[in-house]
Amino acid sequence: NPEPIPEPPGYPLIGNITDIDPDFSLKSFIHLAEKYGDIYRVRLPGASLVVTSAVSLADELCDETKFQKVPSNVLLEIRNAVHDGLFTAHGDEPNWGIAHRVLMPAFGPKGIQDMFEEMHDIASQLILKWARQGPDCEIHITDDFTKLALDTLALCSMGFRFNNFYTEKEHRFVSAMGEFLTECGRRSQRLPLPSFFYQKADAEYGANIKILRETAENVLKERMAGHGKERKDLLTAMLEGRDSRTGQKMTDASIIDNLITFLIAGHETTSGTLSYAMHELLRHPEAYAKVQKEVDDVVGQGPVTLKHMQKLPYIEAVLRETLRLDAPISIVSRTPKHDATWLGGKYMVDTKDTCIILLSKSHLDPTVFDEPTKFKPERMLPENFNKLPKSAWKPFGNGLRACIGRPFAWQEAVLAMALMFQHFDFELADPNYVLEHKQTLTIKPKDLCVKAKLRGRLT
Ligand code: MNH
Repeated sequence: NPEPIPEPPGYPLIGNITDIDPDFSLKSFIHLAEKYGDIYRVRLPGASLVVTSAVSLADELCDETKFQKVPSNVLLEIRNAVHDGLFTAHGDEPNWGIAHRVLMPAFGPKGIQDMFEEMHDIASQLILKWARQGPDCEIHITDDFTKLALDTLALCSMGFRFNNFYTEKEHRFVSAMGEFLTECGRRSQRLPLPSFFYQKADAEYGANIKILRETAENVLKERMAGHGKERKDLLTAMLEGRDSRTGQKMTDASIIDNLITFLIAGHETTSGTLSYAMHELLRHPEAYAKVQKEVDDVVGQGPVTLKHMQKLPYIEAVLRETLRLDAPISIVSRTPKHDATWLGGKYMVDTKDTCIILLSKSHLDPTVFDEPTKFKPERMLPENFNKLPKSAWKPFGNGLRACIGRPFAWQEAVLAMALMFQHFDFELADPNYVLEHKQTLTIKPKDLCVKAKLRGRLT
């Protein structure tokens, strides 16, 4: 007989809603884990969440024969704009399979290496901007990393330049996406009032979705008219590729869904990773010095090239350790495929339960990591990283539904780190800064500002 899963006391109808901070639910989940342990249930109107915090439980939820991705609350809202695109598709939607098989080669090593020059183009804009702003300028670093990520994605996926580093006002696509994502967050926590109360918000929401889709559609039409057809980017891959299983091509609607999806899934995550990495290094002078030494030894003063990307293991370890401690997507949800599925040996979950891997906790599992809360990049050097239990480090999700953009993000992040530490000495703008997190679709540091002092000439 199964034992009941521990749960905080709740109220009729609203369940445990008062236990969850609507602006920072992650913190509430962590807090409840500290109180109720490695597995607990919270009930919300229309949902039952089973929250797990141990690597052994993550291991079970990562078994794709038993559990599958079911897009939960915010992802369901994002579906209003991008439907069954890769990020928001249900487990069994055919367009997911077609897009996945068409795009996997484009996200493979060769495809990503071909993007190096364009990634370098955008990263150099960031370096040039900081150099020109001078050593006293307070850089709101997360904003600049978001510009970097958005410009890189748009250029490498579809040959489109937002020019975020050169324009005072964001491109309308960028502001539409920002507003759309914020509203998705709000909608997922809406009280069930008559639609009249949300008329204005809904109208703006619809208008923003229209801007997102029209922009992507125009890019698609241009490409179909032959402009930029020599480009080897993700758009070309989607237009020309055929599904190896069914022989089908992607529909125009599915291409648009996925173009927008790359930008949504890829910008805050990459920006958050770089922001947290910078914060960790500014708090850990020894690790900082090792990063700088690695760049100086491997790259020196000359240009950073594609060949260097394989030769910066310490930087990669810093990024991995950052993603362990501060995963921008810190919750991965799965649902049992069948009712009465055992979990943790003595509990039972069913298809109505959303089972969560709380990475903020499972990444600190003391049975796997010694001194789990300490930032120690050494434990993520290849020889150690490759020995980790298989579900111990999951910042990119799991299995078939893991992040398809991981090699893209990795090359972009390693390149940005190399360029930044080659060119600048960094310090916190406010030495007394205390890390706080801001939660939207992802989590990012709040108001992290640095100063960047040029080390030598600009190369
Ligand atoms: Mn990404 C899925 C994290 C960068 C495109 N991404 C996921 C998931 C995580 C994740 C976690 C799984 C979510 C789930 O199980 O519900 N992603 C990251 C992180 C970074 C990142 C931490 C940067 C660091 N992602 C990117 C980039 C792109 C991208 C860059 C685009 C180029 N991610 C995706 C897509 C999916 C995804 C698309 C959905 C894949 C699928 O389900 O088939």
